[in-house]
Amino acid sequence: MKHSKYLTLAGAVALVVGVNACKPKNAGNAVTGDAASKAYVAPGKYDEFYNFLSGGFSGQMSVYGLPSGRLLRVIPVFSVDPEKGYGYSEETKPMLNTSHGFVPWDDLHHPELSQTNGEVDGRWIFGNANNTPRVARIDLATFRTSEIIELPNSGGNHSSPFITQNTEYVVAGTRFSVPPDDANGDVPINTYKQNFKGHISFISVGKEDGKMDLAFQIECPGVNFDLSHAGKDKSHGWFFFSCYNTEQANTLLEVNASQRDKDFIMAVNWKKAEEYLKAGKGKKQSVRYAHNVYNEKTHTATSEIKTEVTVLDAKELKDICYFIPCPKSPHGCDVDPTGEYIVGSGKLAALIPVFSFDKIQKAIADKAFEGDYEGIPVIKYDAALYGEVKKPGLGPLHTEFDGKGNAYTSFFVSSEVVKWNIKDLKVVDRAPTFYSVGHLCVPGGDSRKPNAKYVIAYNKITKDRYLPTGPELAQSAQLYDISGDKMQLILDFPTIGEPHYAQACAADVIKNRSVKFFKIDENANQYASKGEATTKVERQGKVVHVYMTAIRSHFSPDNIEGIKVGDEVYFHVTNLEQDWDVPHGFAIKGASNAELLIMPGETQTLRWDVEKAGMYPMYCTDFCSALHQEMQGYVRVSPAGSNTPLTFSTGKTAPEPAAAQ
Ligand code: RUQ
Ligand code: CUA
Repeated sequence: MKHSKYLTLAGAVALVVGVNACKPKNAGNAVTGDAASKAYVAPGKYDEFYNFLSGGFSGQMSVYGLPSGRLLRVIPVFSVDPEKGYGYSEETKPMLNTSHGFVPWDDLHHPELSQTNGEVDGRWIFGNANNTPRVARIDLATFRTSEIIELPNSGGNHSSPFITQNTEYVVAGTRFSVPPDDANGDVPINTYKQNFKGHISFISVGKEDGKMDLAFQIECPGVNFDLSHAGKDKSHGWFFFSCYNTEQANTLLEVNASQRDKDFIMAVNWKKAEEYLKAGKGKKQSVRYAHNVYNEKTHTATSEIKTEVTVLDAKELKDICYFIPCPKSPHGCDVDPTGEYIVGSGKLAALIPVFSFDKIQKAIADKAFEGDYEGIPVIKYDAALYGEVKKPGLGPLHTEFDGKGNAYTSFFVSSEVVKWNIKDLKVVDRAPTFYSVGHLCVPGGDSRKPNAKYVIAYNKITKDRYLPTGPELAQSAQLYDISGDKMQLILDFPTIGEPHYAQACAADVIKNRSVKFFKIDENANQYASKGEATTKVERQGKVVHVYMTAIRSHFSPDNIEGIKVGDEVYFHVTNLEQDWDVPHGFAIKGASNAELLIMPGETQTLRWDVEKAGMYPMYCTDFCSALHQEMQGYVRVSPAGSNTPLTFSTGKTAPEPAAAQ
């Protein structure tokens, strides 16, 4: 349980520092003065920023406008979404294929916008599947998931999907260490220390098309990798991962993984790893993982099972990975816009350690190690440390930056955002959150060029903030204006699922590239009908293909007879519209999946397994015109052995015979 776990932590931290975590006072009066006008975006006006929120256990990503907090869209990623037919249409089903078969749900924690030269470029956004390890790429021209790659040798893909400053790689660290996929996993759980390994994955991203490929993995000791971030600018070429459970416990981690005073930040020299890869130092391992790609020309996804990955061994290749001690079960691991400062956040710590990239480099050159951990050198804490932020709050989790020398850290236990100065490590401001903030986001806050107008807190608990809605209450986002010296709370709004990380960027970077419709001439779906004249119904044994079109406000054909019990019918519906925002929907009574929602120029397919004779209405589900309610039709189903001829028509009172079979 997300709440009780951290409440126990609260107790632990309170003991350590002798302070009690308590709910901020005056929760109801937290907003004052001109706050409302700052968040006000007049009807018909655009927001200044897009905010992409992870949906947590909803498996999706949601898009809000800022500063208004208006919900613009929910993008289906790892979970089926009947609203859009995602995961229900034949074209999108392959997106959710894995080496375990069709997996219709996951847990998405971290959205990460693509970057060029360390700046948000607005082309793609990546998301991680925490449960069945996957990384998705969403195309921000269409706001649709265009690619999903599964990760072998992983369990709980939490430390993911973090990117390098030119989106060379999307990086993913496994939360659960597990026996490698080609080893016997059928071993006693208490052989963790001998048999379990932690892999981090480097997924390359095509410069032009964004195509992902699992370039290599690094095998590391069995620990839990939690969060990560890439180096920037001077530290470009490095990656930093927080890890906990260096105790290598396999049960009751709450206690057993909190034994050591310090866990680690793992610094990874990925440029070096690339050299070893080129020099053939990787070993090929046989694995199985799915790679799913959605093609916007065929409007169809394909899924391929891949069978090999190249693995570098961190223990053997001495100079790729280094551990840096970090107090008390580090969670967040954030790099400032200059690339010099690496902030670790121990969930149980009462301070924030800030490490220096220059000092880390010097420590490596001087071999300032305190020994090794499972064959990986451990840099001396003091040799890597820039300094500590003292008494910042309780339970630091995540840090974002404003590019003006300040950092903003979320404190789960003490429910606050704390602003501190990176140079002198002094706290300069603090603001309560309502309540128990997890991640934070400053637009561009993990890039080289943050846009320091707002910080948004994503809260796990909203008790008493909104009208009761039964036993479960919404999580929330809270928007603070940070343009002045003091943070000012100006708005909060409920979110969908549980937001973990979120990212935001200027609307201009994205909005002008937005696709308005798909060109019908370029539709390469094998079942497309590009005009009503080519619509038809074809039977191949028990399989019936209906080539159908939709245009305001009718389907063609809209009368079909001769379908029989036991048939497997595929409705291939092409939306002939060539205008922005004119989708048509398609649904038929008794279908055991969902509707289709077909964008202009696109073809989507609904499978319908016919089980009972009778009359089946079908209709458009999206209110497309004044005569939307007239956009309907009938399918007549006859018993299995009947000889009702297969006929179809539009606008005729007597149907015509189907084409030769
Ligand atoms: S996490 S609330 Cu799943 Cu990124 Cu820290
Ligand atoms: Cu088409 Cu309603």
